[in-house]
Amino acid sequence: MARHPHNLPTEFGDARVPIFLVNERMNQMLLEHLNPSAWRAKPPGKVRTIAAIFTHVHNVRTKWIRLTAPHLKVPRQLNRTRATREEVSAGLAESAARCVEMLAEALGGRIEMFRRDGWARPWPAGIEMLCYMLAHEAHHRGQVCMLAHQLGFSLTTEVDSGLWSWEKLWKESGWQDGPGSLHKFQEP
Ligand code: NI
Repeated sequence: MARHPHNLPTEFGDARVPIFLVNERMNQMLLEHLNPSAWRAKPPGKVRTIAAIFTHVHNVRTKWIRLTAPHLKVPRQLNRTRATREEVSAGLAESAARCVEMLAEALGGRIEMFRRDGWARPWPAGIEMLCYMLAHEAHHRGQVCMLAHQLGFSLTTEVDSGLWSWEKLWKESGWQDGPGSLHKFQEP
């Protein structure tokens, strides 16, 4: 039986929200370590460039916010063929902060429904919303890693292992004690 977030203790509901910041730290780490030549390199076949994939991740966030939390300031969309890596990095940082605000309202019971797309059936806002958002971004990080490799710009093992160094990622995102310490979150 589904439990509505209204039934969860408030402090627990809110503590899950900053997990999205760990996810964002992974995006930024990938961006930082990507070979600059890989940004616009044309992959074989009808495949999006790495620039287009990262731009898409940002633009999809702006859609979630526009449809689910229109009262928040919706970040502006970025152009997939023109945006620089620096612009996308800044855009992602802004849209991540806004997603965290949206998630705080959704998991705190102040937003009723998650509208992920204009055509999609809305869901009651709950933990599924956070999982959906994380799954979307992890999927595209996987694409970026594979594309970089195929284009001859393989990421270093530092990044490969960095994406799985959860203790470090969590510390960089505001938790002194790493995973398992959600209740001790502090603003980084
Ligand atoms: Ni996508």
